[in-house]
Amino acid sequence: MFKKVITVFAVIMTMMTGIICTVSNAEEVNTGFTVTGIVKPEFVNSGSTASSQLSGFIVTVEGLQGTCQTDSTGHFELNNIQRGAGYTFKISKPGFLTRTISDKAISGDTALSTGGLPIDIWAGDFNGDLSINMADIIEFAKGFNLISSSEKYNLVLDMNQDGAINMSDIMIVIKHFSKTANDYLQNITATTIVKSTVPMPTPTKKPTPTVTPIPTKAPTPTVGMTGKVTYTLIKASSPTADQLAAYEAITAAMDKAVFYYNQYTSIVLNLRVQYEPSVATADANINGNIRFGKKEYMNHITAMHEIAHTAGVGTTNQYRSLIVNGVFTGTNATNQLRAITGNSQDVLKGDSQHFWPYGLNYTSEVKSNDDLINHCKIVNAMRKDLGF
Ligand SMILES: [Ca+2]
Ligand SMILES: [Ca+2]
Repeated sequence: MFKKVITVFAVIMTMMTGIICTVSNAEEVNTGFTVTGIVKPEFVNSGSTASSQLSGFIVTVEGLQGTCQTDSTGHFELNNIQRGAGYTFKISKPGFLTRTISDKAISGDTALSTGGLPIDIWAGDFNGDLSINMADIIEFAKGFNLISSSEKYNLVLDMNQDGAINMSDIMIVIKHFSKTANDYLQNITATTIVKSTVPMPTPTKKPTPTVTPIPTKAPTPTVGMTGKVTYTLIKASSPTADQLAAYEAITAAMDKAVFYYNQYTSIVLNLRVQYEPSVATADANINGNIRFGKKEYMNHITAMHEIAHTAGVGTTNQYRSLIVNGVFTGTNATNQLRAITGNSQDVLKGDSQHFWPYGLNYTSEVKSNDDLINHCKIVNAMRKDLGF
């Protein structure tokens, strides 16, 4: 029965022309405008792979909760954007150079682009450091000549999504070699959609009550949660070139990892992060310390795995007591997994330190952003099982 409901829901979602995402700031709800756009890398053709190339770009608005993803046509729609100037929109996807569109005034429903003139975004920033350079080519080389049936095949590197990582993909990447995020055309033409020029009522602020107010239920955001994971990277006072490079890679990894945790969990953590070359891979402690050793582990997937350890996964007695015969038996996490897979028999496998699926124990586990989001959902549910 449950599975049937899921299927019907999936069909309805497929019929919709776009993913509708509500972005909200806490005080003013459902009074704002809609901002739409089409994201399309220039190398996307009309073939069968176009839909996976166009979907999955994450659109966020600086200062607002919630994210939106492009659908299979590259279309996104953000709702509940208040009238205002100086909005900054960010568009990102693993393997692409994040594009920032800043200083946009919103005074009505707005199209940031149209199908005729979509927002271009460049491929090739595999390490997410906002530039396309040799470091990315080195990342790319790790997957070169692999095909989709091989275990180490990384979909992010397969730019034309034809199931093989080869010269045709590198040709796409080198097109914008040596570009940084600042090289994008800064002034994008936004169109205020005429049908909505009827002025929306300006929301009035409630007067501050003089007596203690009865707490009202906070609006539930459609997307986004109340996670607040912060971190401090501990740095040497006179860093070497090696340390500087590590700090840069760790910062990119942690920023992205924290972004997912804050969007898709309600976990609050203050972390201390270190570069420690003597650490073979990366490690973490329930006291909030994370250490990165080798460069290849300075990525957001490993960072998310380590954050899970600081949240109690594999680092608490409560966690270990819930592992019974190789299965994590917590009710919340089990139900969350079944909600993801649609299979009411699924269980989370685990040992004293790790769990799977969605434990992000290997970077190769991640085939799409959904795997990162599902990791967050499971860890969030596990925290409830652990009694946090
Ligand atoms: Ca890069
Ligand atoms: Ca390819």
